[in-house]
Amino acid sequence: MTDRREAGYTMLEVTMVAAMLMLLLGAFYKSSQSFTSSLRVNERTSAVSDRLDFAMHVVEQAIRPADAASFKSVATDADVQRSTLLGKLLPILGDWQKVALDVPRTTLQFLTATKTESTASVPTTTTTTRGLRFVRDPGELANGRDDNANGLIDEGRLVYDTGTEVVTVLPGVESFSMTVDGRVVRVMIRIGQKDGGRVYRATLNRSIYVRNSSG
Ligand SMILES: [Ca+2]
Ligand SMILES: [Ca+2]
Repeated sequence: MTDRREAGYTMLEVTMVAAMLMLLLGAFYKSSQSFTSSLRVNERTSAVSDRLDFAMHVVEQAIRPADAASFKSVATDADVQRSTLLGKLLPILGDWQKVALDVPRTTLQFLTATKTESTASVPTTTTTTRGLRFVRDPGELANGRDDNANGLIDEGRLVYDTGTEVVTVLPGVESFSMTVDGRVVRVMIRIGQKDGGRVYRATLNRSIYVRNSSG
């Protein structure tokens, strides 16, 4: 009789311990899921920041050797309106014109002087016209909305014309501007990347000092 009671009591204990174990396992599973999820978010956020850092580095390398007196940007509606107000000669829409200071631009063209060694080992200077511009993706308009339903807003790509080829530096750019202020160009880039139903975003601002200024 004692043996049966002990055996029953043991079964009850086993059931209770099993139930507690299930609860503990459930809690552990939930917390490990949450940990994995936050780890994934950190990884994605870090990957987006790395892409942005790399693109900003390319932009810096492109702009730093530019001649500050050579900065031009594509004339926009705002330029035409500003020239009208100031009684200046009206720029032609879409044409490259001398950049107005302190006005954020999505296009910038500049001359870069590069020294190269000739066959006689005498350095010669070559001047190259280079440019950076933002090209909005097809199906997107600058209206603060996601027109092509890919999670990103008003997005496009950052394009670099090296003088010999045109390359895409960064896709998924939601906002991009370059503001010339004397020998400083202030660059702002914001990107987004959709991954697993979530959009990861990062923004970077940098002031780039132009070395070769003749202005
Ligand atoms: Ca979009
Ligand atoms: Ca849009």
